[in-house]
Amino acid sequence: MAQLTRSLTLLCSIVLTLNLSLASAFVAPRSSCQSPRIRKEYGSLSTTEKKAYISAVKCLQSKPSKFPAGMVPGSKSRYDDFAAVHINQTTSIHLDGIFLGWHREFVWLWETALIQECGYTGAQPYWDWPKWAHNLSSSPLFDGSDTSLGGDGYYDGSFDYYVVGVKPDGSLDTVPRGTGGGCVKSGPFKDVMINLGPFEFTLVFTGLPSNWTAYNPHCLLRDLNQFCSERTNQTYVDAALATTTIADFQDALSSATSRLGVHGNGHFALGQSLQDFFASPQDPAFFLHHGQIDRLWYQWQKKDFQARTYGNNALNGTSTIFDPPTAPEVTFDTTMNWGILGGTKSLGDVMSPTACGYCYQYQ
Ligand SMILES: [Cu+2]
Repeated sequence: MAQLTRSLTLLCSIVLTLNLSLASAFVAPRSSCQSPRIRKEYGSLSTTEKKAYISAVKCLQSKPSKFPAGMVPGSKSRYDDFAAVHINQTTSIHLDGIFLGWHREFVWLWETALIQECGYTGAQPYWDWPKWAHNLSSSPLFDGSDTSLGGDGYYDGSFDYYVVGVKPDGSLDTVPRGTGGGCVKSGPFKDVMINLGPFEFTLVFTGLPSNWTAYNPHCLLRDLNQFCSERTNQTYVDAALATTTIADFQDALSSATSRLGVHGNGHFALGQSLQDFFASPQDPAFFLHHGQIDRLWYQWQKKDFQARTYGNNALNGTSTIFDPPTAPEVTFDTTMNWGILGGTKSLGDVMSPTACGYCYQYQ
């Protein structure tokens, strides 16, 4: 029994402390989720629902930061707090074994802040990329209307392409630029200033500069990019969902060897602010993009739920970017934190949307 109790502790530390009867269950923690938050595709929301989401986001932009005074001078609001935490942990939480779990909790904390701090009564909507992959600017998310998250940026002709990696022959791997490149020119986030960064991707190799917390107000940039958007279409999504190992699923989402993956191409489909590997949560589309990532993870898990959620096909990688061979493999015991946004959780705590304090579903 001691061994059984220990396993359960690893898998769902929070629930175990609340519900000792769990000791009679094994592996999958009992769900106490009765009324899940229903996360919907953004285009399916009514006008009223879209406006409610947008005003809740603006509400977080108007609430003061919770960082102790002087700790992160560039974090002026609760909205900025999410970006600051993400920036600080970027080289632990991407391209590795905690990427999916860390971002699941990150989106949950964001959704919870909208609800608890801004009176939002909906759930976190998601961006279903394939619906508009062939024509991103017609998406209700990015058409620039007053129910969108803002449209394209003003045209900036000072560059031609983005570097996305290095090819095996040593030459730069690039993608073409999009149709904007400047400040968002229409919609509810037209005049929003973002306060942290920008950061070069190469900082993943050298570490953040000590002044990463600096206040540097600049506009939200967009560069709607049809080339990258096409790489998030249904064919790519289906290919990701058809993978049979967690390693291959992770690779289809994000790996450099799959040309950014659907996750990376979603970031590059919107332009510079969402492309910023460190500061991307400053584009409000971030949380809808990662809602979709989380939705796909859950869809993939449900194809073989036990093995892919609590079994031997659930985890792969380390807690360090690029999974260097010297870093230890993650386990359900591996702990993560979200700085001032939340507490500490283990990977076992974040494996299911209906366990260990989570209660949401995707429609
Ligand atoms: Cu991230």
